[in-house]
Amino acid sequence: MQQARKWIREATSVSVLTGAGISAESGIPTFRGAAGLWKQFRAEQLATPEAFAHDPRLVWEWYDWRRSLIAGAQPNPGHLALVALERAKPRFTLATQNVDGLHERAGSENILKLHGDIWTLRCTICGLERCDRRTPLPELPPLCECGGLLRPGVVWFGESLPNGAWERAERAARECAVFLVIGTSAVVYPAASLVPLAKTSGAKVIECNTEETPFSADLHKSFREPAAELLPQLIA
Ligand code: BJW
Ligand code: ZN
Repeated sequence: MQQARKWIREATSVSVLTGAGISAESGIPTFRGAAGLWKQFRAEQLATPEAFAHDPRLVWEWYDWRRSLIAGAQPNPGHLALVALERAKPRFTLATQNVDGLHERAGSENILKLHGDIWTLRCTICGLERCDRRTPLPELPPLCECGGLLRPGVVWFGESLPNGAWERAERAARECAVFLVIGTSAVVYPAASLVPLAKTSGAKVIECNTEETPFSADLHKSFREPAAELLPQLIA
């Protein structure tokens, strides 16, 4: 812990990758693991463009339910520790796979949303995007003014990540002195590839996860603790 704190304290450039685990203690379910969403629901029936084309209402019911859970949740000390870290560092980038918006609500500013945002709705016909925080939504599936079907503004399996955000995340992983990997199973690509990229580019890579991940053994430090408990200590 002392060594990891020193690396963080001395770094002028820090990049972070977060996943569902950082929001677990805010009461938002993760995807994988014993209590994960994919134990209860099938990813291919809900988080693919094919699933949406087949049954948009079913997919929307699932997103509408998740939006209601997220609306009732609050950022936790893990999110807040990253806000403090951003304020303390001249160069700081936070890439998140989360669509819940809790980093923003905590006060983080420089956020790269690799998998989109659950509060954004995007028209499948005219491409118009808008933020809609109503929960529940008044009609499912929601429709655009042009008559087109609106979809959640998130990245499903088989879809590309938002171009600008992905390029900036890669650059941040390549150029940082310390890379923090927090609450992600690190099995979904290309986001997971940021971890070895940061390491081979020379960063000290520090992981915070309640379970081991495919990268844990290769990192400079891997902590088995909940993010909301570890991050405030690590970053204090
Ligand atoms: C705690 C904790 C606490 C718990 N404190 N820790 C074969 C090989 C390589 C790649 C592929 C492949 N076959 C297909 C692919 C590509 C595919 C992919 O990676 N699949 C793998 C699963 C095999 N990737 C894609 O399709 C991506 N696009 C792409 O590659 O484009 C190029 C392309 C185009 C065309 C064809 C092919 C390729 C897009 C991926 C999009 C992922 N989308 C989702 C849904 C987003 C919207 C939504 O939220 O509904 O993103 S899936 C889901 O997984 C979500 C998450 O962001 C993502 C990652 O999950 P995350 O965040 O890591 O959560 P968990 O639950 O997995 O882990 C939580 C962790 O926290 C655990 O480790 C716990 O231990 C820990 N934890 N409590 C700290 N308190
Ligand atoms: Zn439209």
